Amino acid sequence: MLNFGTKIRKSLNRTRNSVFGQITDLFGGGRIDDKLWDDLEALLIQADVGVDTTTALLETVRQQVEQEGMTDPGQVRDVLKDEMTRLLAGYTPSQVDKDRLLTVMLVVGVNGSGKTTNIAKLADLYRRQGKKVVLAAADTFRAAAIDQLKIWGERANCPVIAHQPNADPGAVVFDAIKSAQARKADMVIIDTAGRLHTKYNLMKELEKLRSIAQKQVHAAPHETLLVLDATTGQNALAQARHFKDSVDITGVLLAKLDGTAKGGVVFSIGKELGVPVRFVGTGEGLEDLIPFDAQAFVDGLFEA
Ligand SMILES: Nc1nc2c(ncn2[C@@H]2O[C@H](COP(=O)(O)OP(=O)(O)O)[C@@H](O)[C@H]2O)c(=O)[nH]1
Ligand SMILES: [Mg+2]
Repeated sequence: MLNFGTKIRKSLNRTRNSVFGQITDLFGGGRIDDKLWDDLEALLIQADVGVDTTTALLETVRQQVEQEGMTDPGQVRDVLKDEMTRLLAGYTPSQVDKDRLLTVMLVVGVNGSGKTTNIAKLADLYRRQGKKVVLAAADTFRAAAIDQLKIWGERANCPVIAHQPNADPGAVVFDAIKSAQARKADMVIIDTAGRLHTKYNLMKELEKLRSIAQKQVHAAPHETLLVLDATTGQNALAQARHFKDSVDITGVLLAKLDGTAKGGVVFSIGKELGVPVRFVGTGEGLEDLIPFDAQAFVDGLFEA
């Protein structure tokens, strides 16, 4: 198996080969002048870093470069990399790794973002760490969604607690937690619907699932992961805002990083939502998920 650093680098191929390659070229020689700053700004925005995030980032970098009287563009690259890493690090670590009897993870996001697939990858990841995981098929809105989770549950070797299509998702969550407690499992990961008849319904339902979990397990859900499709770039950010307004998101799982040149969106997620990226999806297979690492991510963007 590839190590995380290699995997994250590989998943950034498209992002690096499109815009970040050009950013690297900017620092190859010449002088630090207005043209360099303008080109850098344009490229970062093109890389889906987002206008606000780019402006803030370059302000900090430029200030430091000028204060220290740097003259070599290579030094700008180093300051930029440090600032980008800082933007992505420094969040409270995930509460999932804390020692407790049962950890509950709620996974939310629009249809097609990659929830079900990445839940299986998470289950596999935790199982390989020696944890016993139970999956809850609380996306009862679409019959196919239940079957899909069952299939992935088999692949990941985890029991899936499911009811009939259109059953009450709250009852599924309740049973899944009960079942996990009976089996002395370490974790329950809950798959949820990406769409109901209205947005209002969906947000109310997610709130209800949270409160059911909370009544059964202290402080649950311990993590509410929002799955975002990286291929949608800045649209992913709009989706994220929409969810964050109504649900208490504690982390982001950025799926399909392998399929996009818009990997720069990671920076706006951190800066504009104040929510850390916890995982990135790097493919369609069970092992294609990596815990997010800011340093490895930024190195992966710039390395030739
Ligand atoms: N390339 C790639 N495809 C992914 C990744 N994660 C999910 N997918 C694909 O995205 C599609 C939608 O995923 P699914 O889990 O059904 O999304 P859901 O509707 O949110 O549950 C599927 O075809 C997945 O194989 C990823 O990290 N990389
Ligand atoms: Mg699904």
